[in-house]
Amino acid sequence: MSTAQLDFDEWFQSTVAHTTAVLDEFLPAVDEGHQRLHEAMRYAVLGPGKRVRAALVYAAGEASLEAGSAASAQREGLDYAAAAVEMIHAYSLVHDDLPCMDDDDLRRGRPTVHRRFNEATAMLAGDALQPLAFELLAQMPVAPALIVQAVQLLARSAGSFGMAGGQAIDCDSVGQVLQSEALQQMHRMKTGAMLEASVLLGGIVAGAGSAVREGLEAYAAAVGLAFQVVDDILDVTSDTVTLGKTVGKDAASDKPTYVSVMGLTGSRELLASLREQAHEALRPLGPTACRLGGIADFIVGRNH
Ligand code: GRG
Repeated sequence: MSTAQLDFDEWFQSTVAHTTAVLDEFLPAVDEGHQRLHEAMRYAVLGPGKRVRAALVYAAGEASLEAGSAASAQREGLDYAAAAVEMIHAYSLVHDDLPCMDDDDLRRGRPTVHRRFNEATAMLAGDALQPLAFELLAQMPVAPALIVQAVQLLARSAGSFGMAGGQAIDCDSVGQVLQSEALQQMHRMKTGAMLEASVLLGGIVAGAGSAVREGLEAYAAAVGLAFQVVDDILDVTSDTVTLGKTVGKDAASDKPTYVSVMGLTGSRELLASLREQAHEALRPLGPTACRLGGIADFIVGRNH
């Protein structure tokens, strides 16, 4: 189906539905292998997430494909990459919610995985989702050199120089006063790295040239940070039912946030400037980047 004529909301909804179907297909069935483990993996991934990372993969792919090209192998490759980033993301949420980290009971409006199953199963579900993500990248029907680039990017972004490293800094930051540069560095790693990887993976799989990659990198850096600024604002302005997770956790656990460091007004000003930077970065890419522009607005305007 061509989605070119859809307005942004329709496109986003159809992308979410498509992503969920792809994830459903790529996840192991409950009746093969270890039943409880597979059930927990499916529960973690198929819960009602926003699928922003998958949407970034598809939108960056769209912006990178030659205009009008059918490129069916690349389009199929985007399914694998989108599923891979959502699986890494789901694993990170499962582990983040564990008693040894944030100790949370609610995620995506439902009991967290360790609450619904048990702690060992939650650990193992996260552990199993990680390699599955890389197995999917290895199966992409694109040139082997692009697969290698994609694997390297995802590994780096999820590892100790990216998400896991950012989480380690976050764990250490309880009760600390962080300067805004240190806070930014932590968030670039913890939250930004995986959002940036989603954008860049879309570009890699769709064969983006260096000029397009440059635009995607600048866009990704801006939205990666914007996402976290919104998260910090929502933690103090929203409620648990709307967010589907416990609000006020950061203040309760004495963690530094954009709001605690620069206040609500300062955080909103930063957000407006990041949104502008994201759109600016897309300008040279032309109309095929319109979905990326829509996602930047969605991220800035989201209420959950
Ligand atoms: C355990 C290695 C490891 C890392 C955890 C992702 C993460 C790092 C922690 C989650 C804590 C948190 C709430 C971070 C703020 C930004 C964020 C990642 C929010 C959740 O992402 P959404 O809103 O979630 O895209 P959905 O449920 O919509 O997919």
